[in-house]
Amino acid sequence: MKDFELFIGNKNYSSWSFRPWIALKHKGVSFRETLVPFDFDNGNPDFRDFSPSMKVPVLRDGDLTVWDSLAILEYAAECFPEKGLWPSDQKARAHARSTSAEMHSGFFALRAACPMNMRRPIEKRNVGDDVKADVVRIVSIWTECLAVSDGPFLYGDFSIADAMYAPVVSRFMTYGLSEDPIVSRYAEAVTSTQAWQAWEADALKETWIVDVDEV
Ligand SMILES: N[C@@H](CCC(=O)N[C@@H](CS)C(=O)NCC(=O)O)C(=O)O
Repeated sequence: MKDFELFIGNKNYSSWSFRPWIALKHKGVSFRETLVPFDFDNGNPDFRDFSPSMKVPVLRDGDLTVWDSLAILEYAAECFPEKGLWPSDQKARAHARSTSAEMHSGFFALRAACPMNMRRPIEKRNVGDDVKADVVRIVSIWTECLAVSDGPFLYGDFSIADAMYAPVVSRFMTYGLSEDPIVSRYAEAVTSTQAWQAWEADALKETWIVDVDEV
């Protein structure tokens, strides 16, 4: 019996919090949610109470603390193998781990220029070549995955890989980064999930403003 408590940041901005949250919700893993906002210039000192890295997300399971989005998702996949958080096929799973890790450790230009901000009115943003290169690479990952799996999600059923790219879907829409029909179809699949809709509804109600993420 698991007793998951997930600490997250502002739903409007916290892209890393969104990743484990949408995966656990979509897969029906029950957890308590504790939102601790970061609306300070230098983070929130209250993070010290639960986060060894002073960042969110953090998962507590009894006396165990797991920090970092991908570590949380890996732990959840181990605790609930029946939920199919990773694809069941070994080769697809290795591929999904590769695409998830590439997201986790990359796309810095996109992340810096286009922070997740669900409340931002949709408006195309002119971006530099470094961001365009990130967009091209992401579209190529999605195109390849969806061609092999036939969708609607990257590996057929929703998996950790979709959770890792969910905030990217938000950025693509908010900043009008791609007109590729494959992107629109994939975005439609991800944003139609009940989990996405629930997170977004909460995000839109928030009133905290993080200046650095308002571009
Ligand atoms: N690599 C970490 C990144 C976590 C991270 O940067 N979280 C941001 C929120 S999205 C944060 O806690 N920012 C507050 C701060 O840096 O003070 C992960 O994957 O969980």
